[in-house]
Amino acid sequence: MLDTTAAVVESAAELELIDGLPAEFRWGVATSAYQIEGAHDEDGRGPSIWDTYCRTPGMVEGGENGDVACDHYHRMPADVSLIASLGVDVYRFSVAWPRVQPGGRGPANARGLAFYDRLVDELLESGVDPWVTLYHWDLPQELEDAGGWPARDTAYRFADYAMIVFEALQDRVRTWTTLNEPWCSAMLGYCEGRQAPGRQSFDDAMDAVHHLLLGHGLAAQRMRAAARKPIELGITLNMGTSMPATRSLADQEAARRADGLGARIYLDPLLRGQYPGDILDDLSARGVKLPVVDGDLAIISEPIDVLGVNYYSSHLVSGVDSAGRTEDADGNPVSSTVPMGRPVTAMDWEIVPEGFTDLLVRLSRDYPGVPMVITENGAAFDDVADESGYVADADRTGYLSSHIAAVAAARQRGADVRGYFAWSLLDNFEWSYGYAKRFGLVHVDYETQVRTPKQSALWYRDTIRRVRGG
Ligand code: IFM
Repeated sequence: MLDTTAAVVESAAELELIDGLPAEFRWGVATSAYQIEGAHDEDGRGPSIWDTYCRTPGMVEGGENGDVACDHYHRMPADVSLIASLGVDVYRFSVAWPRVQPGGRGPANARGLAFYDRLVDELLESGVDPWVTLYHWDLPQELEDAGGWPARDTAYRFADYAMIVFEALQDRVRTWTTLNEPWCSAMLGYCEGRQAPGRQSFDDAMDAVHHLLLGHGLAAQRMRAAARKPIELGITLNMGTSMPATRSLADQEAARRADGLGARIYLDPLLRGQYPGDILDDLSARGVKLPVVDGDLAIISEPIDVLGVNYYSSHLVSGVDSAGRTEDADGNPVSSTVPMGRPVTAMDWEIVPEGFTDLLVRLSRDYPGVPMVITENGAAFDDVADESGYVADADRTGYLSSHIAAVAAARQRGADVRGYFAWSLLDNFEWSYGYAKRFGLVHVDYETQVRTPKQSALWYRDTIRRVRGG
């Protein structure tokens, strides 16, 4: 690899913070199955809600899909070598439920499971620890047809699936994440329709919230009981800091609601064994009741060993929308986000590293005793590759530097953060944006599938090496 360290200048303050991270801090890169694997109909894989969604006209930019994606399914050994060349300790990947149980229930599809068996072996042989995420949004389509996450049965099906994977890999995998970003599954998938399965029902989304959490708890309890050696078990939530746009009561209330439905509706049941009272009141004011059955909260609050935090941006929230209304046509209070005037990424997400520090400090204050790992952080930019495929992505490198420094600053303020994963290893299928948005540390030429580490990958590698004192 080229050595471009000298070409990148972090601010002195960032450098000092990053270099203060301890040698045992864990460094990784992350991906998810549907975004990179391809091989959508090989070795017995069944269709997922994303296969269906992508084939629904108008849902994904350019009508693109994950049929081939980064072809990782066929290029896995070379991709593992690439991961190892970055000097990371750990690789976070997700298992595709429809490869393991094509219809979402019943016996394991041995050929699908074998892929992850080989991946884990390959990682371990390369000196990289595997970190498994069991669910990163690719619900088997048959389960959606039976009701999807709004149906209680899906939680039980998820726990059965989790146990198949756990039994197959627990001898070699120590760290397990049940769900990635349940907010996206529930709100984008069932309320806003911006992700699979594309439903638009607030009530369905709230049912999905509870059943996702129940699925997490059922799986966590069973995995814990079946563990033959110590495991590290957790869930990953995507969160930001929601700040009121002004000191007006309407804006403060909007920020409270945004934080409540974005973060506390997951954090409180998981870590305190109860849903937040103010959010239950808000829901009941709109005639919505979470489908909680006696005993569910004890299951959901099964203790976890690590809270995964995915951070991309923070928001100023207003209780007034662009039309000047405080209530929508149904009489529900509105919330809107107000630009802070910060530079944005290619996703139009404002770059707010201090919101990251604030989030981590607040989490450690409000939910003490749970170690955190940053399971995703990164940025899409409009990369320009030269003829060799190399991208001099100073913008992404700057984003990573400022955000890793923000994590280090949070640690100095007492937040128990033990590791950081850059999102993502590769440019990949960015859901409803198709392949238009590139988050990778490594450039992928989708015509040839050639991978070329970007400047940010080399900076990341050199930073890890330096922090470790190597
Ligand atoms: O690509 C996604 C990932 O699948 C989940 N977290 C956010 C990333 C960027 O949008």
